[in-house]
Amino acid sequence: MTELSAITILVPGKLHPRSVSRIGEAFRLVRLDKIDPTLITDELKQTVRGVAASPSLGDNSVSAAFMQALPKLEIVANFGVGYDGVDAAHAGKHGVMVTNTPDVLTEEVADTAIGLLINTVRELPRAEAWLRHGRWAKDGNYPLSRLTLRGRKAGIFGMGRIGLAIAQRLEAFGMTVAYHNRRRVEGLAYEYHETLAGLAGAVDTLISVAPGTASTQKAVNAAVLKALGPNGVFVNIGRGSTVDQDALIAALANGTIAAAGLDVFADEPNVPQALLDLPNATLLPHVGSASVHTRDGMADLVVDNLISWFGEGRALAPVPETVNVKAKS
Ligand code: NAP
Ligand code: 8YV
Repeated sequence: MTELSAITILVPGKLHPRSVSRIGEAFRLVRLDKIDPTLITDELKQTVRGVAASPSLGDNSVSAAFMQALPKLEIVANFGVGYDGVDAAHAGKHGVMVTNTPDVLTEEVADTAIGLLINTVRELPRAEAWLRHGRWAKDGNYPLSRLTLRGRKAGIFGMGRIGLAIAQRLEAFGMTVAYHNRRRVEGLAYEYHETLAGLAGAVDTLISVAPGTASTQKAVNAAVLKALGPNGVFVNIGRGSTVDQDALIAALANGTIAAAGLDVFADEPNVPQALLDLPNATLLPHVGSASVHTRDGMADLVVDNLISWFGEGRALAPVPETVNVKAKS
């Protein structure tokens, strides 16, 4: 097996500094300004065997074209559990391993989801702004929140690792939990719904933590929001692509649902003015996993995947599309 220090790992665009520094210590590190196939030189074509990246969608994705431009590529180590920024189907078909960062962020993201839910229902960011703007002293108490968590029934769209951690927290709050996945989770006692619209109709609090894929694209649409109803609260901690954002803005504006808490958006970091203007929308800049502790854990797992792949011939966290890809001996 080749010494790790002789293996070239390309880091295109920004990546967590801890990943960059550990890759530099273990491998031969090369950097590119951005994830752009036109920037790949002949030297990179001949040498790059691994890519570590924190991609997003469109021009900043690890696309089929980017991977094709690197004929010696064996592995793409993605920073994040969601890997919608990597064309994993293409990778799987062409013998390239893709890894992600599951588990190390599960509890942090579930905590954020609960914080976002409470902020949305009890209007805590608006209450704090009331105090900070001197209105408590000038105008008196902040108005009572229209909504409460008491008596609510939650529906989770995407009952996976993070969905389950959210469900366990909701139970501790005295809330009933139901869910929708494509498949029922074996041995899980929560009420299962075969369709998302069916779930939305059965609950008043819908929490999306589904991945961004072709099958979840705009799944939370006008019909789902209508089914959620006028007392309904929608929280999205998964991916912006799973929601028809225009339909959501309309539903919040015309009272089809009561409120929404969003950590993710259709075209990050751009958030439409119409959403910013809505008093019943609570908005966060994609901070689900954003603590030093958890981002360090993700950064380490990116590098540990590379070390295990090139050192032991196996990835620690292969994504399902590439689970059968074998390391070159
Ligand atoms: P996971 O364990 O793979 O769970 C995903 C769940 O979604 C699975 O239970 C899956 O069940 C379900 N699902 C997938 N496609 C579906 C579809 N078309 N219809 C219905 N259900 C579907 O993943 P995780 O670790 O919990 O992470 C979930 C997602 O959270 C990530 O992919 C990422 O996009 C997002 N995330 C966001 C943040 C943030 O900062 N806001 C942080 C971390 C993760 P079936 O396969 O049975 O359908
Ligand atoms: C990160 C995430 O913010 O893991 C994910 O899927 O959405 C977040 O933890 C993101 O991946 C880093 O850019």
